[in-house]
Amino acid sequence: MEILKDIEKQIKEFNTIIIQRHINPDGDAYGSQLGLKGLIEENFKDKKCYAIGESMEYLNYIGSFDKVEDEVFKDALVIVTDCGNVERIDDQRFSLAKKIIKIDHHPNVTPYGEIMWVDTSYTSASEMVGYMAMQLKWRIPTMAARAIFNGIVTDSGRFMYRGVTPRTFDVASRLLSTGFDLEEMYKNLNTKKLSELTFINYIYSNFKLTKNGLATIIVPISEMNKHGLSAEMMNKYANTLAGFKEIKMWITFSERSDKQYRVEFRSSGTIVNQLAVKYGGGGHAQAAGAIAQNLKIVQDIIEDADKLLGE
Ligand SMILES: [Mn+2]
Repeated sequence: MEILKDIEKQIKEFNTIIIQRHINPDGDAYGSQLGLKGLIEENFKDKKCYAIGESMEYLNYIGSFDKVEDEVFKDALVIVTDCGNVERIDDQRFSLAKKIIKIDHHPNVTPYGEIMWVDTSYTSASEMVGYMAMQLKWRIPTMAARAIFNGIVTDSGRFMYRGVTPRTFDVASRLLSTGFDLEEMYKNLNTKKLSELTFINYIYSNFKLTKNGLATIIVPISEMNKHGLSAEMMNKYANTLAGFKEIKMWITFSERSDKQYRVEFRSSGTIVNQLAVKYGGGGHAQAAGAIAQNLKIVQDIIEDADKLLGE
């Protein structure tokens, strides 16, 4: 693929490469970013490569991030993975860089960067990074493989979503051949804290269901504080109401410290991203997000969603 050669050419041309991704990182953000860093360090040993952004405690088993001074950006190549829009890039200093490359699997709503490799046919940005390594015949270090594999697993719903293709397994197979400990990775991924149990209990006890099959839960900030959670961590719970025959769409509203609500749309078939776009957000067909400014807008969203299911 020509675009992969272009990306490799840029990596060769720069001495400093900074890799970034979206705010409130998830497994795919971690995997695509830290995986790419490991790949560049292994295959281009003369480069200085940094991965920056805030970290999430529950993802620390994947790896950690670097601190970078402002002046490092001016001669650097920045590669942003897994981030559809500019406002959500973690660390807005990306704009100081000499050149920017976007690698992403979300719909290309806000194009940015001199080179864009955007393709929604991949389960994850991690799958893209793994595929790139295979196509360019890069050596794949074990820890990079583990990070990328973890990113594919989390964004594909453990290889369950329709977006999973034979290519996904080709990439996964190549990654696994590096010999990382799959069971150790899954153990880290699946270990929960008891505080999560009490929170899940809260969701099960308090959600509302309409006759059209819309389930909603509005979580006040006081409730999240009680469980040591923040709205930013709620994507982890967005599928708590999945898998019930009577529930066709489920929306989680979680109050943020600025009194706005983070909205997570999920469905078992209904297209939800248009709804998210209507409220200033976006995402995938059956998994999307937005921000609601207040409870009135929360109610508007609930009405719209219920109407959509009734059609
Ligand atoms: Mn992703």
